[in-house]
Parts: sequence; C-alpha cells; structure tokens
Amino acid sequence: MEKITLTVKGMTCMGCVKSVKNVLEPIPGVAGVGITLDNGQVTISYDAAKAGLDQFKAAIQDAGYEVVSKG
Ligand SMILES: [Cu+2]
Repeated sequence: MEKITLTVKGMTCMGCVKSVKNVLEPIPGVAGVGITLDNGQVTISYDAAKAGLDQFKAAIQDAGYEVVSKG
C-alpha cells in the first residue's frame, strides 16, 4: 500500500473537503483519503498497481480544485 500527500488549493469549507473525498474514494485502488482543511493537505492511501498520481490530480481538478504540490 502506497501513501501520498498532495497540497490542494481552493478548499474553503467542509463541503469542499467532502467534494474532494467523494471524487477520490471511488477510484479503484484507493483505500483511504484523509483531508486537513487548514493546510489543504490531502493524504491518499492506495494500491500503486491500480491507481496513481495522474488519476488523483485529474479527479481533483475535475472537481474544481487545484493541486499545487506533491508532498
Ligand atoms: Cu467549500
């Protein structure tokens, strides 16, 4: 199981947190999503054989948020 932390810009309330969670959790291979609203940190636990960064980025961007950095 891999774990990655991304910094996401644009989340301003718990609704945003929920939106981001909702687009990441259904991705096959994603085992868990943890989000800290204060600093925009999104931590994803996933199976690297099934999912990856490009997919996470695309999903977050499609939801209307910006991935500003990895780590
Ligand atoms: Cu919001």
